[in-house]
Amino acid sequence: MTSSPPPHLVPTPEQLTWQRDGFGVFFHFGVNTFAGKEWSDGTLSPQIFDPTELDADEWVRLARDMGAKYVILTAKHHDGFCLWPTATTDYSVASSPWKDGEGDVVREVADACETHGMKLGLYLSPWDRNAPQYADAAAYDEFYLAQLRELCTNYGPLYELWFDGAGPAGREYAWDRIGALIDELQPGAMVFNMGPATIRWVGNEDGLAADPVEYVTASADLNNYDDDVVETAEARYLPPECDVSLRRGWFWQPGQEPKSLPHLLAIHDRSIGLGASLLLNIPPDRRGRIDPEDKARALQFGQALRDRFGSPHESTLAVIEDGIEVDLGGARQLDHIELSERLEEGQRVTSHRILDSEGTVLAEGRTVGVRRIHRLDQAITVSALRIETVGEGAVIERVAVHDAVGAPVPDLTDAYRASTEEPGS
Ligand code: FUL
Repeated sequence: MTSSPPPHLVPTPEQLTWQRDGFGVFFHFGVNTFAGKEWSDGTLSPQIFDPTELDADEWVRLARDMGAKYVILTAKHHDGFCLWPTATTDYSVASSPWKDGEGDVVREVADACETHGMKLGLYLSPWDRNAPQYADAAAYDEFYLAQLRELCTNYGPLYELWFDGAGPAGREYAWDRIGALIDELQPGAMVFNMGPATIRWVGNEDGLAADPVEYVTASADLNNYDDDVVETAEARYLPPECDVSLRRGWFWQPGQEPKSLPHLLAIHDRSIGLGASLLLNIPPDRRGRIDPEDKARALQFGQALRDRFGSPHESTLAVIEDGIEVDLGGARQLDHIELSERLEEGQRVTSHRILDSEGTVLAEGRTVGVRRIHRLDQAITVSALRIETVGEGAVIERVAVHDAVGAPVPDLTDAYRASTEEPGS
């Protein structure tokens, strides 16, 4: 008896939109910001939370100006401190001196997103080191669902819910009820990595995917600090998100620096350029503003992306056996070639090659997905290309070329690899 190959799993329209958006900005902000910590254990006083010039509009504007389409705010990190005035606990902005306890950071970010046409995502850590009921799973599940309900009800449409896998290994949360609540209140939201996930973590905090980037998988790594992996009986369509911080840490701390521009460009090429999404963390400082050095580097990054990819030259495609002929409409100088495959029927390309009309291979790789960007070692001038693909039913639906002469060159340095040691509290 021959077994038939597994069916191609297809993305939902929401997943496809999320994949096409491709670029988000993370904001880690909370009591840790004021204590110079990456993790804290839930005992820091809310009194230390006192940003003097909080300007969420600046944060979101910066994300927009860099070309990002969405932002994710740490509404609650592992310490349990809530950036909105929740009814579930006193450990929140309502107990802080900021705006005399009348402030709501989630609201300010949501309003800024609305003003600037950006999509809003929220991070709500399942691990909570302040909640007294955490040790009692049933009581904590109610508490956590109540928090999620507040966030899913009061801040408009949510684009992504970020469920961080860090915390006690093996701890299970009420994923079925969490999933039902999201289906009821925010059915369009992407769900990061846990429970009813629709997207997955790439598996490191360096922002780096690797070829092949496969959208269909039966397993996802859970966190950076141990070997916990989520295994599902059935494979799922779960495109990866590559999270990385502009600085060494996730929270702003004095004395850290933003990554170099070549490093950020290399991260771009190894995430967005391989068909994954990029979530770049830019942590607000103790004023509640973006550190001027971070802001300058982020804007430089956005400008460098525009210099490289801001004026794509589209081409005309003709289907041939095992691939396509690409007509550039006349001789063009180019040094980047960007491909997209049709994903409505699932990810199909398993390998591909790009050739010039003499048959010289210019670039090759495995998956293509939502976008695949090849950077050539040097610029060439051609009027046609041929793309050969392997993969049943594979269709390349877009080929754009770019001429980035003079733009900064990406360079992947090992200097800032994220630590896999648990941060001290
Ligand atoms: C990790 C957390 O432990 C870090 O503090 C940070 O939030 C990162 C994005 O995810 O699992």
